[in-house]
Amino acid sequence: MARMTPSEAFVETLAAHGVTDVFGIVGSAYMDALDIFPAAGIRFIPTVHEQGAAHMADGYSRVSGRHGVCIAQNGPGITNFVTAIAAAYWAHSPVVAITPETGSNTIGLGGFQETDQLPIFSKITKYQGHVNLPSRIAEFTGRCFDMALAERGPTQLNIPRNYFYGDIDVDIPQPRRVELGSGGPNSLDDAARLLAESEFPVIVAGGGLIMSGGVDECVRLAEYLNAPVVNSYLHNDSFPATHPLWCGPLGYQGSKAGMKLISQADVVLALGTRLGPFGTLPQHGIDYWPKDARIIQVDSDHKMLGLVKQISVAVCGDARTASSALLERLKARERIAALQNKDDRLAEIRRQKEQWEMELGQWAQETDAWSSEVSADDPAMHPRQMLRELEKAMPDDAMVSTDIGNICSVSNSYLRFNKPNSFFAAMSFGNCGYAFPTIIGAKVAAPDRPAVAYVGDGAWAMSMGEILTCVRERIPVTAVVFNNRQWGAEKKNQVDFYSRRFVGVNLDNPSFAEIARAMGAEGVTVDRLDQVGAALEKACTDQKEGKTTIVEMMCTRELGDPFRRDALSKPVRHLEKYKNFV
Ligand SMILES: Cc1ncc(C[n+]2csc(CCOP(=O)(O)OP(=O)(O)O)c2C)c(N)n1
Ligand SMILES: [Mg+2]
Repeated sequence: MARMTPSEAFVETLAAHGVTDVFGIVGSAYMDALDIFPAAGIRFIPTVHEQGAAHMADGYSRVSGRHGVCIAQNGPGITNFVTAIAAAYWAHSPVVAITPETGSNTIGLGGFQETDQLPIFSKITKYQGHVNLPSRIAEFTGRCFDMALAERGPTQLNIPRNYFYGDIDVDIPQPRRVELGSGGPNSLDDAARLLAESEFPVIVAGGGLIMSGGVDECVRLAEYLNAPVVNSYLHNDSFPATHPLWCGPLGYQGSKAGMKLISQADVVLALGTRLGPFGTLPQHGIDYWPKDARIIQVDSDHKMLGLVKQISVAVCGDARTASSALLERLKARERIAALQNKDDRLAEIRRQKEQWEMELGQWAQETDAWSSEVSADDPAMHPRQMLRELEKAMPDDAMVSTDIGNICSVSNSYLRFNKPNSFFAAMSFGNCGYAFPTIIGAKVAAPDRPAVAYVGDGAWAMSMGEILTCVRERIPVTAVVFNNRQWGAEKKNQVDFYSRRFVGVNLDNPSFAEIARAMGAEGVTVDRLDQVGAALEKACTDQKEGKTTIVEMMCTRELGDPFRRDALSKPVRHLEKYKNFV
């Protein structure tokens, strides 16, 4: 044991766990520890808003597989974390939120910047470590790091601010890494038997597959079975898009090819996905989920097994090693039914993919009545055409984050990746304002990769303050802002369900390119399709020179399919004064 202060023990534990970057806003609560960050080799990245800091920690962890770390002032600094930690929870990101709190010497007296910080995060963290004694600060710090990785989600390290001071005797804990197995041998046998007997197996590649580092193993398994592979919703980077067996993402604005193929499955192998309810809803008018198929679900978290869909076989294991274990078992079998009819199935895969590509290529604009009306005399770009141009110009190796909104959702069909850890959508928490700070964090972790955020104009105004972080800290990224002068995704509901009675959905924007320039970044306005690709390419190239660019895309007000057709219904009014509001 060595004698040190709790601040030193805390910082030494961060360093022992490989922390090199921490996002946050400075505060007196932890200044004694912050003071020695540089000496411990830790870069503190000051942000504009604590929500931005926590999203950055999320993006950092999503691209690197390492912890993302954020810290802030007790009270308001910490409550500013909440939305971003909830987002990280649903993205399964190992973020450690360090939350200094009111000193134990005055807690409960209603002092300055006091709020009960543990209940607030209790439902959006996998573990909460509360330092109840200064001498235990290193122990709790280490445990928060271990738990975040093992449980795949944010943890909270709550430290009464007076506990950074004093003298303690302490051992610095080393990281504990837990190796996951492939699952129980009986369940793997059952799964292999089902797969061997299947005439039309389809694999759903989920986020857990990416996190396990198992995309290559999944490719080998799919190739052995000649099985089509679909990405689970918003995990378009879970299988290489150039592979002949890749059939695109399920879910909102996903791939019709993938949907039509999975609808024919007799066995579905779900690798690292809980098959979330939103990600398997009918789309494009296709109710594609194969209700009679037998489902094998592989997940390292037993609580996800059979949670959403009824399953036939539950494998509690790591998606990577389970894929290998299944392949071994299949190779040992005499007969694989899917090998008998593989030529027919491969032809069907090609046919469905060609059809969908052709449809996408010709899908120039939305054709519903509202979209046709508003785009008729508008010289601005049709979103789909613009997204296609962006797709063509997207550099290899790019990291892309997407926000929540109509155009961002439509982009799902136009985002293809050949490498895992490339796509960072706002996941199930679905908060506007996610994409921009998240890509900033990703860029810190992977400075050599082009970093691109797709953001609607409404969500942009929420998050654009972080341009200052990019400029000040020289973290060069590209934000592509879809300026359609509206909160489009919500407006779509008022078009479809509320007879175009628009409340709170129209935006009157200043020039976002000009704002960007005033903030010290580059700003470009694009209103012609033939400028889209070049603008993206230049912005990405300029990242090498340290430049952040905001590319403002002027889009028509047309709107793609609504987000939650399942969740809305035509209004019913009983009171006389509201009788016209139907
Ligand atoms: C923090 C937050 N507030 C509100 C919403 C509800 N919401 C979902 S989509 C959306 C509209 C997004 O508009 P914009 O960013 O302009 O993109 P567009 O839909 O126009 O493409 C809103 C307000 C949300 N998801 N998150
Ligand atoms: Mg908009």
